[in-house]
Amino acid sequence: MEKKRGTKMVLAIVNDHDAQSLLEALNKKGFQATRMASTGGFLREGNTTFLIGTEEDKIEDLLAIIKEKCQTRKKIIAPMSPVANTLENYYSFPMEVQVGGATIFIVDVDQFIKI
Ligand code: 2BA
Repeated sequence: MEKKRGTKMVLAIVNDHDAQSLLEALNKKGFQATRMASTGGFLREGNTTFLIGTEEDKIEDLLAIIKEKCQTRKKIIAPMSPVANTLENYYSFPMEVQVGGATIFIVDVDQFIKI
């Protein structure tokens, strides 16, 4: 079955450290993007959410740019940190979580209107 072509909205949540270089790369490749300051629900730290409206046939290029610019890293959460205190179980030892990379949602756009 042939895949339907259409407009997509890509929501990409990325680490603040990668946001600027990602934005520059998107602009250079002709993608229109909105950058929003956001906060991760788990780490309670700032991250950046990009809204990128594009066509389905450009999604692959877009994902390649995000992958290139958003590297994963490890972060250690100290036992007495505010994050550790929000966890259900008490951790008496440092906990390692993976940060960076990108969390991406791709949704179909019903209508795209500029007035
Ligand atoms: P945070 O919620 O601050 O999560 C940061 C990182 O902490 C996560 O990276 C994950 O590696 C880890 N983590 C999250 N919840 C955890 C838990 N209950 N136990 C242990 N480790 C946990 P990512 O998964 O790459 O997510 C990065 C950011 O993307 C998240 O920041 C959140 O702002 C967003 N995000 C991830 N999944 C989402 C979803 N399903 N819906 C909405 N936003 C999401």
